[in-house]
Amino acid sequence: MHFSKLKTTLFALTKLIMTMSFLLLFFGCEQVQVKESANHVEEDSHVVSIATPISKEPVLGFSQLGSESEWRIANSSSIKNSAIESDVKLIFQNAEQSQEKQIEAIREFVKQKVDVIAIAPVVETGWDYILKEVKQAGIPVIIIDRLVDVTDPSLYVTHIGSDFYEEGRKAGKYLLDKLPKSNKPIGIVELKGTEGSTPSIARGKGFRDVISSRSDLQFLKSENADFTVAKGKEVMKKFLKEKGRDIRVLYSHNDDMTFGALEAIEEYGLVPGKDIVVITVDGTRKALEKMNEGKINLVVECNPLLGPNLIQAVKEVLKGSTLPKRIVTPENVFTQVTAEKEIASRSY
Ligand code: GZL
Repeated sequence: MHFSKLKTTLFALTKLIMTMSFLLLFFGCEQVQVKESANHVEEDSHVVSIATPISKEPVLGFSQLGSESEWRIANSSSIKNSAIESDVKLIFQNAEQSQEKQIEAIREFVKQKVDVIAIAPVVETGWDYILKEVKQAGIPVIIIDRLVDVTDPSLYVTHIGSDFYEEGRKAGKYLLDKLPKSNKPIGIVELKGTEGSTPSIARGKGFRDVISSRSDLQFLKSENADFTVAKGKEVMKKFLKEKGRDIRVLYSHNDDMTFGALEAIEEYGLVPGKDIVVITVDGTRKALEKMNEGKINLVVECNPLLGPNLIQAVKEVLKGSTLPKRIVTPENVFTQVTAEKEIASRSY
């Protein structure tokens, strides 16, 4: 009897040990599987801890208005390079100067749940609705370069860009100094930027507010030429056809329109910088080179290198810092005296 009881007990014990070792083996193996499948691990013999997933880099959705000018190309490069140099992932959308495409791009950013949205708005109006959608999605918005005209300023965190009104005032002050008061009218023609854009509106107003004190300074023609070389040439040709030698001053809202206008003036048989005083805004290297050739009299700088400020603002916003509503970029003016030494240092 004893022996058979012993045998039964031994058998049960063996079964128990086998079950235990199977269980031990199974769970031990699982841990090994967990080890292998883990993203990353710090392990010791008793415990396997899986490292936290790689921290997600912030994603910035940027709606760029276009690639219409040298200034815009430099602006886009500055923003792309600053994103590359930081840990911000940039989704860049070029709207080719279409507000509709900008709105589509912004809607797409919301779907992609980006962390921050930046917009260089082609014109000032028409943004309330889409910015309310973005606000409802809880995504902060930074306005860069031009401004939006919205009923609720809380729809964006901050505006980083130039003081376009001051740029216009600088152009006007130069003209007051350059041309002494005359008892005959001094005819001015103006090539304006994209209709309804902040630089076009503000550069026009700043210039007019300064020269309004001189009754001899009179606008002969003023027309939008969309910040492009081709349109600038086309409109200047039309001005020359209609007003010819009555034109004594060209005030152009950007360098690209000026380059087109210079061609039109020379083809007409006049000497830009002498027969016609030429004032331009932006400050590209090419404009300084033309000024050095005597074809442009004043270049008002508009700084396109907004990338570092934008990326810094993105980081501050994500840290929960409070940003000023307005961040203005520093700018100069260049005359024929200063042009040559400036050319070498121009990065665009
Ligand atoms: C100004 C910018 C303007 C430039 C043009 O900040 O929006 O648009 O003056 C550019 O060259 O096309």
